[in-house]
Amino acid sequence: MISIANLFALDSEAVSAEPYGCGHINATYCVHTAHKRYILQRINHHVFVDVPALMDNMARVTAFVREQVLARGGNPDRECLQLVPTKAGDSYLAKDGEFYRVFVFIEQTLSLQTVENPIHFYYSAVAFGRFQQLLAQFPAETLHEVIARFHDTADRYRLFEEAVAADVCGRAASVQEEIAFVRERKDDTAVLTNLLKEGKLPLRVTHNDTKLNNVLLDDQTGEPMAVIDLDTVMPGLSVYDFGDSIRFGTNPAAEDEPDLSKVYCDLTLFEEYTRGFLEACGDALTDTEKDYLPYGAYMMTLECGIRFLTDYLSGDTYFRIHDPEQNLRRCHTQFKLAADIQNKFDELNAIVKKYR
Ligand code: ADP
Ligand code: GN1
Ligand code: MG
Repeated sequence: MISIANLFALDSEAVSAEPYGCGHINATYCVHTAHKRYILQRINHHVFVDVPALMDNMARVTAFVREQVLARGGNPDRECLQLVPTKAGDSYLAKDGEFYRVFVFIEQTLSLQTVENPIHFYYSAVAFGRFQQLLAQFPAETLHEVIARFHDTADRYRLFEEAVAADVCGRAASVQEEIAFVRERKDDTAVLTNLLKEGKLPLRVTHNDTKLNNVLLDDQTGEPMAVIDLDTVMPGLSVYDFGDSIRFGTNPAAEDEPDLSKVYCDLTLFEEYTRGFLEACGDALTDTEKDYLPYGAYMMTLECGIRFLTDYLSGDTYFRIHDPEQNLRRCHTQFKLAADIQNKFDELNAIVKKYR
């Protein structure tokens, strides 16, 4: 990785590179030179099959966000992800069938795996809401759809049934309860995409992977700095971005927590996120979008659980795992959380009503 890093236009020679972060998709390394740190990533080209298209999105979105931050008097070095070109001047490196890119390391920031202090969650909501605002004038139709039907939950359901039928690992018999949980909710999976088709929810430029660890917070004040992990920035629904944050951040337990009694949607955290998100992008959202925020949280959680279960049935080919049962544990937490969100719809709607 050190020799790969040295093919990029760093400030000086790279001297070390070690694995970094907790992403499930790309392989991330922290690279040191004598004076600076960088993030080096090997892009997962099984997930992102068209890397040139992905990097074209990334280069244009980061340049656009940078201009917007400058225009608003912000500090682009802390508030924007910044690509470092290769020595040949390209935004990424293709070498021996793999693809790499480098970012400037944004120092003095936190990337949290769970909410340690509710204010951090509020600030992450402000970051993602602000991100929507910064990209409001970006020509959405010029973005490549890097993963087709990424949050089309009905399509995820179809892929799930295919994986159950194929049962390539012989695991289906042992997950009958989980399969039944999904099947009971089949009709729900088309609700949001139908609203889009009917023109009741607008298509927007969205981040599509608004996990808490995809925003960097100032390590002193907790205030939002950069939104990162821009691989999945594509046209999408605002309720997906809201929902995915709720899925990841309101659950006090880890995504693969084995003790399901620790997994639930914390209402205080839901309120903090709703407050931040509506403050940051409230006026830009339609009434129907606001109505469906809790449903978006339910759907992103159900969808994520379906994806983990599908991957478990398919032999763990998509999400990085550290042990053979990890995708199943991840599925269990998501189903527990999805059911909890469903049970709490009245309370969640009341919170949205308070801040809308
Ligand atoms: P993945 O798609 O695999 O989740 P990310 O792009 O989210 O990869 O990067 C993984 C982790 O690396 C992040 O959660 C964050 O902790 C860290 N990271 C990524 N980019 C930067 C950056 N520019 N500065 C500091 N930390 C970063
Ligand atoms: C993946 O890249 P990362 O780890 O931030 C996944 C998301 C899932 C998430 C579940 C491109 O996100 O869609 O919600 O894992 N990213 C992709 O933790 O599939
Ligand atoms: Mg990430």
